[in-house]
Amino acid sequence: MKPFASTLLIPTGQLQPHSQHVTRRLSSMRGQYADLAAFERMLEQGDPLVYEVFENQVPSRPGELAHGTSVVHPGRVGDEYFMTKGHFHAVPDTAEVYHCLSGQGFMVLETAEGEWAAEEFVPGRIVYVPPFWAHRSVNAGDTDLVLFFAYPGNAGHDYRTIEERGFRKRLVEKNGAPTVVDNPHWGGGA
Ligand code: S6P
Ligand code: ZN
Repeated sequence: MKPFASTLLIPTGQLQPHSQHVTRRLSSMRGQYADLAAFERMLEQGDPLVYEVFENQVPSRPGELAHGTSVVHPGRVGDEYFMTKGHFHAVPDTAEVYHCLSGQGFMVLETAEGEWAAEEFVPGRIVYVPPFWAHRSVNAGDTDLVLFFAYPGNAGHDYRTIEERGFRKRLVEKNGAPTVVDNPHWGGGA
């Protein structure tokens, strides 16, 4: 690798230049939102863009640091806020750092052993994702949630565990405020 630089535009979260731009629409998250009827109703009216990731890829080696931005758009499916799919790293003993640049929300985390956490994102806040913790970003505000992240180049993504099992906790709006609740579908196909 040679040194390189990119520019992170605030508040949009655009990274210039970037080698990868991932867009995830609601249809790619079937089964992840608890209110299945609200999910289907929303899809009938279109397929909203839930989040985007801009990344500069690096070689898949432990000494490298992949980094980029994620932009979770505001919205809800029923009472549940727009969120990322969430994942464990395929190499599970790899950590990650997130820095919130704009918006507000939460990082929901859990381990295979049953521990969980919900760390708040406000501009300036840094959240550390330790090795072995699955993580998902949730936008609990009404503007884009813009995050910078960095993680080891060899970490990879294990999406299947979350697709099959879901997260133990969900972030919903209750009486006008973001609230952590149990996931009624946890463990049995989200
Ligand atoms: C990668 C890192 C982020 C996420 C991004 C989207 O390890 O955690 O780049 O990929 O926030 O989330 P997800 O769950 O769709 O990969
Ligand atoms: Zn990650």
